[in-house]
Amino acid sequence: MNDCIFCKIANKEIETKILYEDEQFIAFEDVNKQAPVHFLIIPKKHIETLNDVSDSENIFAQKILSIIKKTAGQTGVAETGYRIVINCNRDAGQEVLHLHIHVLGGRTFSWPPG
Ligand code: DGP
Repeated sequence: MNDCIFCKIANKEIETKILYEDEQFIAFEDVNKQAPVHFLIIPKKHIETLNDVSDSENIFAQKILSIIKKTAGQTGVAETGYRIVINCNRDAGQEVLHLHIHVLGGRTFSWPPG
């Protein structure tokens, strides 16, 4: 997926502020922040949407939760609170077709979401 912007970020072809990285995942600041803290966690492997995560990859969920917890602490929103968003496909407004988890914090969020 040479034209995928998030693959390029994962491969360091595009410079961005990285908050976390391991062999499988990378977390970086969202370019269009919707809150004082807004970053994205992505698998380095190109997976288009949550629908495309195979059952054999269910280790994903556990790992991602652990990264969320770690990075929320690192960015200072663990205690004040934060919101996790995964937009999947058109109705949810997914713009980048490379699975990503939004982590937002540093302000109060309303519910229901818009
Ligand atoms: P979504 O609507 O869930 O697909 O959100 C995609 C997010 O990705 C959006 O909040 C903006 C962010 N984004 C798009 N392109 C770039 C980029 O080149 N760099 C960074 N850091 N974030 C990007």
